[in-house]
Amino acid sequence: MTDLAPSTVSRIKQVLRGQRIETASWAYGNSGTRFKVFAQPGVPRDPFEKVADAAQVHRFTGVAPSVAVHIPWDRVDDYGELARVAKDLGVAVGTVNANVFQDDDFKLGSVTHPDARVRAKAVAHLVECVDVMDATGSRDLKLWFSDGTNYPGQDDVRVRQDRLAEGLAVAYARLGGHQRLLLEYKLFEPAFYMTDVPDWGTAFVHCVALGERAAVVIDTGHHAPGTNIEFIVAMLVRAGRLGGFDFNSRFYADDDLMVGAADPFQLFRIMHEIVLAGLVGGDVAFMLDQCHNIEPKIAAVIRSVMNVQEATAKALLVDQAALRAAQDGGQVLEANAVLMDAYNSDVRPLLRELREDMGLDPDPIGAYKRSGYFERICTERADGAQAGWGA
Ligand code: LRH
Ligand code: MN
Repeated sequence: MTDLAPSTVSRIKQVLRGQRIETASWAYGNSGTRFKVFAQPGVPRDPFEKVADAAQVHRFTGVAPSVAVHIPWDRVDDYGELARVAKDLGVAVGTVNANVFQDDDFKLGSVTHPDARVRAKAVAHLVECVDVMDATGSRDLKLWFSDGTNYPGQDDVRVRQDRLAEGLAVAYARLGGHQRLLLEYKLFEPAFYMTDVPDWGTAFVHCVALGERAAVVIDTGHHAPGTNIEFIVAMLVRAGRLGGFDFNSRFYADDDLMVGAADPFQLFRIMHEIVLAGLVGGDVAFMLDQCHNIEPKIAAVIRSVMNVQEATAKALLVDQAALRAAQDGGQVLEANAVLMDAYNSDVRPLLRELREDMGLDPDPIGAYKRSGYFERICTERADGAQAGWGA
């Protein structure tokens, strides 16, 4: 970055220092596919050990100070104690994810189920998650619904939307003044004909109907192949309804691979829209939602945080004035070149410098490996049931 003005380097470092990436408790547990869940040594056995692993990611990256939890996967007797233990370890309990996709009663839907008793059960769980937020001090309730149908005619599309709106309204009304409801959409799976919240438009319509503290979550693995996700980012930013991201990457479907691994250029284009809107350190929740089915989990989460940092640093390198001038001048190639120059820049030296400035080892994964933490947890956690999705 020798050719960058020192003021530019310090501006970029300042923004990167303020970046916050939330990791996912379930990424530290066992996960897999319908074919196999491969257990790994050292996997946490309870939410306290998951939080401890999340603290390692923050220890070595400096930008992952919170961990999202999933209920009931992270159910404990005292959520206040979980938050206190997390705090002592240097992280906070972040977004609370509801789970209305694993109970037998929810086969035909949860808040959209034809049976009012089942709908009430689902809504009660959403409200329970707000109770958890009150205990942990969390701001965001994140809702993803697996609700949908597998065959045309199985149920009425508009009637299900009415049921969904009703259930969401109860959860929204339960929120405290500083709390938000984040609605996540997904094109398909586990439903294979129609999903009740399949796209950003449907999520947006419901959020607008709910109120100011409802916003949309973009899971980067939840779109049809070829979807221009940064366009959706721009539209939701413009409407003031971009609540957050579930970052991961995919080659085919909801693969939940490390963010930036499958398509680093897409991640750059997404972060370019975020930088353009000045939202790197803003109210947007940058979360990881990944599954490390075959690779060492904590190291994979550290790598993922670094991938987001690299994409953000490249987006911060974009010469905004030159870009605007070329765009306004209709200079197609020049405008594209401004963006590609930034994308093709090696930002790793700058990020190493930033980590040293932050008193961190410039090589987070190397430092983690040298810490002996992995070997220690493999010994400490040799017995007992390993945490997982319980699917
Ligand atoms: C659904 C999803 C959702 C979570 C789950 C772990 O595919 O992305 O965000 O609740 O994964
Ligand atoms: Mn997700």
